[in-house]
This record gives sequence, C-alpha cells and structure tokens, in this order.
Amino acid sequence: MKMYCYQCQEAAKNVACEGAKGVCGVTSEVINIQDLSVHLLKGLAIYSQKARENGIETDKTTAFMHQVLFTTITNANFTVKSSVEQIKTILKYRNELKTKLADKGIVLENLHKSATWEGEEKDFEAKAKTMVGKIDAPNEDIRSLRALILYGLKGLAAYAEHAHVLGYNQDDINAFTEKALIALTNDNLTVEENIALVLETGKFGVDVMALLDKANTETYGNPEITTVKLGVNKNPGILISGHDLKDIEALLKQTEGTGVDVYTHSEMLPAHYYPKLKKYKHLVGNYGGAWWSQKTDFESFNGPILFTTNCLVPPRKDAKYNDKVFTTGATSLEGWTHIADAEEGKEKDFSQIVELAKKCEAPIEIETGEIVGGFAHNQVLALSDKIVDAVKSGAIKKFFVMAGCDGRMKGREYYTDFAQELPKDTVILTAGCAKYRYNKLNLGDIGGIPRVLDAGQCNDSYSLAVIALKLKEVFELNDINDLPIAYNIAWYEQKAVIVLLALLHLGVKNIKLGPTLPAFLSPNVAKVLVETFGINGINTVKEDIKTYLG
Ligand code: SF4
Ligand code: SF3
Repeated sequence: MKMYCYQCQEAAKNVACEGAKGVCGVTSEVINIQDLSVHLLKGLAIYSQKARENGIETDKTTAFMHQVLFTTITNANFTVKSSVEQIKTILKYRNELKTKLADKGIVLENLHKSATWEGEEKDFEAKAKTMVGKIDAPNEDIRSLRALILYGLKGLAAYAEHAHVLGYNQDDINAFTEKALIALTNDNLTVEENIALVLETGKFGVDVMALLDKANTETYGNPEITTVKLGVNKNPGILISGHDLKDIEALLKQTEGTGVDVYTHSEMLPAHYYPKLKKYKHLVGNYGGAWWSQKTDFESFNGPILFTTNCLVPPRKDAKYNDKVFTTGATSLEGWTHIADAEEGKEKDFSQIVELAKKCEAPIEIETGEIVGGFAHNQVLALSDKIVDAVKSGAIKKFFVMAGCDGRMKGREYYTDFAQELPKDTVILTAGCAKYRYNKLNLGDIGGIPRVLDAGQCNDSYSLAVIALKLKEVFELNDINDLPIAYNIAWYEQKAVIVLLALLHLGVKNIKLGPTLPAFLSPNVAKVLVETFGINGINTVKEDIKTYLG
C-alpha cells in the first residue's frame, strides 16, 4: 500500500485507491503529504479552540484551516509543494498560539499527537509516509463516521473560503471547524455522538451555503434568468473554470477593452447569471462540458485556461494546451503556472494570461445554440405564483432535485436517460456540474417554465432548499417530505458530501445517491443512513422512475 484514499466516488473498485497513483491521477506522495497536513490541522484546531475560548484572535487561523482543507479536495491540488508550504504555516501558527496562550498562563498538556509533532521541511516527506493507511479510528464504524465528518468538512471549508475571499466570515462556522477537527482525534466519542456530529456538520453545511449565498448575491446581485451562448466569437479568448466568482470578476476587469473574450467552463457557467458579472459584454459564453471533458475541450479552445478551483484533470504529456494553463487559489499542478494570491486590498494579477491570450487564435467552435439558467431562489420565488398555479392545476406533477456532481464514469449516462425518460409534467431542479448530463437536451417547458431549472453551482443547492422550504410554507405542509419533490443526487467529490449532509439536516428523506454509494460507508453506517433517512442507491432508470411516480 502506497496510499489509502477513498474520499471520492472514483475510489478504485469502490473500495480505495492504494497504489502509486489514484484513479483521479493524484500521486501517493501528494495524497500522503495532504494527509499529513490534515493530521496536523487537528493539532492546530486544539490550540485554536483554546485560544478562541480565551479571547485570542483566531480568524486568521480558521481561514487558513479552510484553505488547507480545500486544498485536499479531490482534483484541486496535484503538488507536494503546496502542502509543504501549508504544513510550515500550520506549525508556525500553532507556535504563535502556544506563545499567546502561555502569555496568559495557559499551557496545554497531554495533547493528541497531531498537536505535538515538531519537524522541519526536511522531515515532512518521511513523516508523510507514516500517514499511509486508513483514517485513524477505534473501529470500522467510527472510521466511517469520521470519514463522513472529515469529507463534509472539506466541502464546508471550500464554501467558507469562497465566502471569506468576498469578506464574509461567521464565527460559529469557524468554531465548528475546530470542534469537528478535534472530534476526529477523540476516541472516547461513541457511535451515537459521532452520528450527532455528522448531522451537526450538515447543519453547518446549510449555514455555510447560506453565508456564501449572501456573499455572492450581496456582491454580484441576485442571479437572474439568463441565456448563455454555446458557440464562439472571432476574438481570442480565455477560458475560466472552477467556482471562484471573485477571480472571474478580476479577470473580466483585467480583460475589458483588450480585445480578449472570456468564456466559462464547467462550474463557472453560473457566473453568467449574476448582474454584476453579466454586465461585461466580453463575457461571451460557455465553452465545453463538465470538468471531465477538459482534455478534449481545452485542445480546441486555443487560448489560455484559468483554474480557480477543482476539478483539474492531469493532462496528457503532449496536450496542446499544456503551456497555456494557469491555476490559482487552492489549485495547482506541476508544470502549470500558478497565480499567487493578491496582497490585502489588491486584485490578483492576471496580466500574463491576458498577454498570452492576445497571441492566441480564437477558439474553435465545438457546438452552437444556447442554454438558459439563473433559477436561484430569488428568481424562482419571483415566479412562485406561476409555479404554484402549475402545481395546483396539475400541469407540474413533480419536481426532481438532480443536483451534485458530474464525472467520467460510464454509469453516469443514467442521469441523461433519467432526465429524458421523466414524464413531460415534471421539472428538474439542478445545481452543480451534474447538470451537464441533461442541460443541453431540449426538454421543453411547462407553460413557459423550463423543465430544467439551473440554480447555479453546487453550493447553490442551498437555493433549492430555500425554494423547497418556501413551497412547504405556501402549501401549508408540516413536513418537507410531503412536497411533490424527489431527490436524485449525483455525487463525486467532497462538496457533494456537505450538500448531502445539509439536506439530511433539513429533514429531507429518501434521497437517491449515485452513481455508486460512497466507499467510506461501513455496512453499519450505511444501514443507519438507509433506516433513518431512507438514503438509497440508484437502480435502472425505469425502476427508479416507477418508484418515484408509482
Ligand atoms: Fe482515488 Fe478519489 Fe482519492 Fe483520487 S480522490 S486517490 S480517485 S479516492
Ligand atoms: Fe463539479 Fe468537481 Fe463536484 Fe461543484 S467541479 S460540483 S465535481
């Protein structure tokens, strides 16, 4: 065994990736050093929590914790270097807090090993090798629950980081990050206590998505119905992927008037829906499909590509675009240029990308037409009378929440077939890159309401929850599960884990989760999820539609 990773839906044989390279292409060296950074983060959390309790400023520490966790998400960072730098900072921050606590006469003793390990850069590699193996836990069930908490926390951290860059932070979320990390070291917690913590992670999942929603909408306006072009213009272009709206805003500002157009890829598509981003005329369209199609999409794009977050796919050595890809934030890949964070109060400098774009050919058109999106809560609630009437009249029989992730696995064709097979009196509510399985099909509309309503990125699953809660109020129901809404969620990485836990916290039952159930669920934990929440896997499209619609 060179590594042990089972955090995503692609875990080898739906058990774990254990060799020199994961299915996603990440090396064991990277996974192991990332495991070391997460391990040491637990020790930092111990100090940070104590500091918080004693009135010592910890905002910088918790923001950094979120960055570290984000870096370890599937398909975000493929370099050892990023984690080495982060580990140095973890140890530095830990020492700073130790000193500040000591100044107040507080000395922590009998600490978990994650809080006591000392080392220098030269020691990291050897220490990382000792991380190889399953998550530390007294038994398989606790291990499984710890995995659910940790992976949910990684998703939470990604959203917290996006909110943070826009200047939005929430103390109780930060305190929860510390609490959850520390709980992962506590062997005295029972199975029941760990289950409670899983649900609490879901509660903070809702809170962090609400915070990010506030950050995005207060900064860029409420998403509105928008038609996005799929074809190309004649100017050279820059393709921007990932979820970071602040990065696309900076790129749009820095390309304005330069003759360079900006296109979105995969999870950046919803940027088109925000008034303060769509106002830029040179934000011309969306190019290509979901993250996993990047190897073909990028070949024909011709211009530079900027990754602001996951999902990156390691390229072929001879890929035509290899010298044109840039990463920023939590993302990084050996051989691609990384754009550093900006100094406080300044904007990231994307000038080298813009200069490179000017020398490139315009993108080759790979498809034509357009897609419509922007159905986040504010927009949908503005249409609520029309929607409620359609439900009351029977024109809309059921809504299907099909949010989450897309992926390259063949079995995901299920979602395209499912969308196509749904009766014409049903509406799909979507968010996340899962939408690429059906957002270009012509599924029509019901009295002007499109049959696929895209709320935005995966974090905008929050919007779908807001819509569901509003409908519950309108229809005067006591239970969210009495609504004509069914949940068929596709997952791939850890942001989908926090979305799932958030839905559980909101009381949503009978969620179908696919295309496969997580490898990190032990039989007993899977049983709890089935018995308590009715979570179940997918079957054939026909069987599933029959189950949903009777
Ligand atoms: Fe395997 Fe997924 Fe881990 Fe990559 S992130 S090593 S594919 S389990
Ligand atoms: Fe997609 Fe990676 Fe999950 Fe934001 S970009 S949803 S997979």
